[in-house]
Amino acid sequence: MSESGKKRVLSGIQPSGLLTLGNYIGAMRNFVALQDECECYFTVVDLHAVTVPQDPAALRENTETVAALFVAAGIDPKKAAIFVQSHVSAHAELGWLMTTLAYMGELERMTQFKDKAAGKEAVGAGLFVYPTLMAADILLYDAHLVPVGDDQKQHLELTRDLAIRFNRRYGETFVVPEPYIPEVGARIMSLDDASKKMSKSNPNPNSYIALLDPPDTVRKKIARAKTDSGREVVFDPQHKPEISNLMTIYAQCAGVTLDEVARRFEGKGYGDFKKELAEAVISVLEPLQNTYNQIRSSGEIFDILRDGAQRASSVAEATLRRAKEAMGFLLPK
Ligand code: ATP
Ligand code: LTN
Repeated sequence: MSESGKKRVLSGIQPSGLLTLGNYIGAMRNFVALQDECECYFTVVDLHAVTVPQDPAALRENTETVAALFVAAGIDPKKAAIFVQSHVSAHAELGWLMTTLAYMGELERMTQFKDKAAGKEAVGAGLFVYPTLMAADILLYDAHLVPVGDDQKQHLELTRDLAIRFNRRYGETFVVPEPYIPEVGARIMSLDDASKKMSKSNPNPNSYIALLDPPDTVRKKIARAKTDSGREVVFDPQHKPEISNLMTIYAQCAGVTLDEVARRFEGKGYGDFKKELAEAVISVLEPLQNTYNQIRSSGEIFDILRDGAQRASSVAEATLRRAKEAMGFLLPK
């Protein structure tokens, strides 16, 4: 437990492109929901982003954009620490220690690695050990809860295994964290193919809604979104995956249950539903974009990140020291 007696929370988002509605519904929304009752740390994980090649100028820009989007989405920097992962060097250092603890076999089983490495001739070693850095991110803050989308379940399981292994081998050092995954919206699917998750690294921009898409782009993307045969708006992920995905997005943006969505659109066709869906999405994105523009033009993000890194460092450095001491490193006196 933190000094404040509150549970600790940590989560991270990669600055590897434009954040999508999937990132918002699956993860960021829960960051905001947890900030009052928990002591929260939210980080832009740039060290993770470079596990695949990044253009330097784009990485810098995306890092600032993601940090500003955290604030625009409703994270209050006075409550939660918002920071850039590479500003707190303990992440890279504990990441290495975690790499020495992990087994090749368990890393080989990670489906995100298999997906990202599939078909590539040269695969960076960083991509392979990526989950050990993620474990370090979490364990450094003694996080009890980690709000993430469904795709991160396996990485969280590995983090728990590594924490338990470390504690057994070197004595009680780390808190074993729990995933915090939303019941609805943990896996928003692609607009052009409901068998794939909506992803900011998809080369087809019509497959996702970016948080910074202007209203007309949102309308166009939703109008083009793939739908199943038939015309009824019913939730049936197995037989009607495309419309079920759009219904999930509607439910999350309008703040209603899936049953309510089905009731609202009973007897109406896909066309009417899509029009209202676009407006529901825009009603979430518009205020977020207004705040985002204010933050970017004020330049305040750099102060927020400096303060966030200071708060994060003081917790992270203490945990790192504890871990190094437990492992037998000679600490400087
Ligand atoms: P990429 O899609 O580029 O591989 P990503 O969006 O999965 O990256 P991050 O940006 O680091 O990777 O993800 C941040 C958070 O957003 C994670 O908690 C992840 O689970 C969540 N998330 C990402 N995509 C979705 C989605 N389609 N539905 C729900 N949650 C998602
Ligand atoms: N692996 C995550 C991003 C990530 C993360 C974290 C999430 C890196 N470190 C710590 C939660 C906690 C992803 O690919 N979405």
